[in-house]
Amino acid sequence: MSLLAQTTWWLPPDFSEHGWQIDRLINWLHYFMAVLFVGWGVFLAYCMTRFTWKRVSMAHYTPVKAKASKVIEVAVIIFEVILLVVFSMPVLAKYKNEPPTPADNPFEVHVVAQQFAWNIHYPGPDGIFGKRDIKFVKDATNPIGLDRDGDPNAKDDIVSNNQMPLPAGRHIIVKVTSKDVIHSFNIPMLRVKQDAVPGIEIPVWFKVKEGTTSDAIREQMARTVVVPAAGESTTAYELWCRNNLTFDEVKGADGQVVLKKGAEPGKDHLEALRAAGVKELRVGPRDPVEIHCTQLCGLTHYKMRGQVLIQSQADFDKWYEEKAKGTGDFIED
Ligand SMILES: [Cu+2]
Repeated sequence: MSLLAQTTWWLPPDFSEHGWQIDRLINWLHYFMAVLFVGWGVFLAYCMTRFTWKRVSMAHYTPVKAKASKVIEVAVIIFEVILLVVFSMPVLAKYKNEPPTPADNPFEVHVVAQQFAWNIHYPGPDGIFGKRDIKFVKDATNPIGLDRDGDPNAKDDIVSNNQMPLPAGRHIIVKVTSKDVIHSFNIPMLRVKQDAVPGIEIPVWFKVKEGTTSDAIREQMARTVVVPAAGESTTAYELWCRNNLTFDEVKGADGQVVLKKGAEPGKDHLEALRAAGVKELRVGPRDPVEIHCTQLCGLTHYKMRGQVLIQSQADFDKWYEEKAKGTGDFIED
């Protein structure tokens, strides 16, 4: 299936190595449910016309003895067992019982969910997670209660708010927990979903497909936006440009840059774009890979979103070192 088809009405595109197995199960379930839906619909229509009060005035109280219905029921059970045993259980077992080994060189990160944000905890360059304790929690400065003063391992730890940079091409282990209520850590594009439960740390692991970075995904999801002429409605232009970044640099007649590469085009750029004779812009989503909370966890649950930034190992290392230097600083949302 092409990416376009996936992004328009079917599942979001999948950039994980294991995701195709989940998609296969979801697809089979949908085909199967479609058959059942049509079958039951036809049966219902048949009953409504065949057993009207005019044609059948009395109800029968003896069970129906029809061979066809028995055969169909058994077939449905067999198919459901196949879905469960052949497609579902092996995937679940593999991803619950076979974590990446040290030889796979996994990258581990902790996620502490709260109403209504994702706190991402990195161990820092020493690779050891500092201790967390509820007594150190301060919402504004220390949302996960990291023991910065008491535990030397915590000194270089990095805590990020809703931003989750990850190195591409590595096995990733995420240990998920929650500070308050039950949340659900979901990255649809990486087919990752795990409940975040207070008091327990639940691991989940995945690997982003080889060669996939957020930049590459943005490029794949690019679309062309028409620049409206003067007097035309700008609604569509504004909608499509919101939270999108442009791939091209636009220069005016005097050689001045009117729209930077990687900037979000907006209403303010319109006049300059028109003057530069630009009819169309290629844009892609600013944060194509998002974290969603998929457990209704309170009033502003809908706002509980994070951004996964998949970077090359080199870019990630640069970010990591930079952030580790500023111990105690949090990345702004
Ligand atoms: Cu939530």
